Amino acid sequence: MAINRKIQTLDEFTIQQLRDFPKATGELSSLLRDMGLAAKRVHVEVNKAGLVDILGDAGTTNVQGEEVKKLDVYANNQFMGVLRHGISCAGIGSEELDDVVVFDDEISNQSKYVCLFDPLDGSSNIDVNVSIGTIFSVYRRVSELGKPATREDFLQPGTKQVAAGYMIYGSSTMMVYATRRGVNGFTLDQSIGEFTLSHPDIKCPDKGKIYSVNHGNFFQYDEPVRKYINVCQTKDKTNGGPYTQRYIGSMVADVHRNLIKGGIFMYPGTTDKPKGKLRLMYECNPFAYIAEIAGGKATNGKQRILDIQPTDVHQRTPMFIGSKLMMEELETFLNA
Ligand code: P6P
Repeated sequence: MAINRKIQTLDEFTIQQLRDFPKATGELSSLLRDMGLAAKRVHVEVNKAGLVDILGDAGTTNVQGEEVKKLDVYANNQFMGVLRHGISCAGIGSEELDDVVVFDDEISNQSKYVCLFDPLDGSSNIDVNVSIGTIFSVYRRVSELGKPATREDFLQPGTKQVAAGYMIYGSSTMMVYATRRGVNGFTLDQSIGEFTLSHPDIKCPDKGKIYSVNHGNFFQYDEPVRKYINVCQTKDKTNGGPYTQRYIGSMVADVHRNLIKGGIFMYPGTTDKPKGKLRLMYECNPFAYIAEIAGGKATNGKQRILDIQPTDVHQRTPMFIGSKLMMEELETFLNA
């Protein structure tokens, strides 16, 4: 009997990757599957969010008498839970938590990896039904296995990531992740409750026609950034201008669209916020890693995002990310 092997689930894909690397311990594959499981649980709750009148607001108790948590707290607990009870992760850093959490139990202390994540980015968009997402980053520990993870494990430059990915809870729910071997996208097939490989080997087009930036901050941007934005708006046969402006205000949705279609996303520093708004460790580093593996680029305006040596889990950075040729066009202004 022919077995339908055409559509691979996330589990099948990660196990296949393991078969291709017999020396691998399977810990990273297991961690990625754990992230997929938590994402499926978050997907269910996010898709009920529109029923808040029935389910109740955060801090209340719902019709079943259960305490209703804010969705980003719920999401944080789901990702932290699967990682804590898995075999691959020694500790986590989260946008939702003031400090890193070292799991410090016998199994976790033997685990090779630590994970940083933004459990539900853009959650303010939930009540208007705009796509939101989870963003995560995986590092191999630098501290001694068998002992609890240390702060140094979490404060590594983005170049040290072994995997990075995001989930987008939108018209469909997707999980996209990158390792050195490539970027692959999985769409949740609700009929079987599995993420299935829908976007194999994602490459970011070298060029696109989309630019994404918050124009409300335009007069707070540095002059080179303003000049580049003007170029995006100007008819020019050499660069295909004018470009189309698309900005959802949900980083995962904006960057995902530009990764697939080609484009550039910018969250520059402003006079009010010179470091910008976005977080280095669990928003910018993961996307920068994914973008580079897919053929794109990501900088803070002065240096490669992945080269930044972090000093704090929650530090912010200006962010420019997207298609290679568009980023190089931007850099001619930033480096002028
Ligand atoms: P602004 C969502 O709050 C978020 O952190 C990102 O997902 C998004 O790209 C950015 O903020 C939008 O910020 O200042 O343009 O509303």
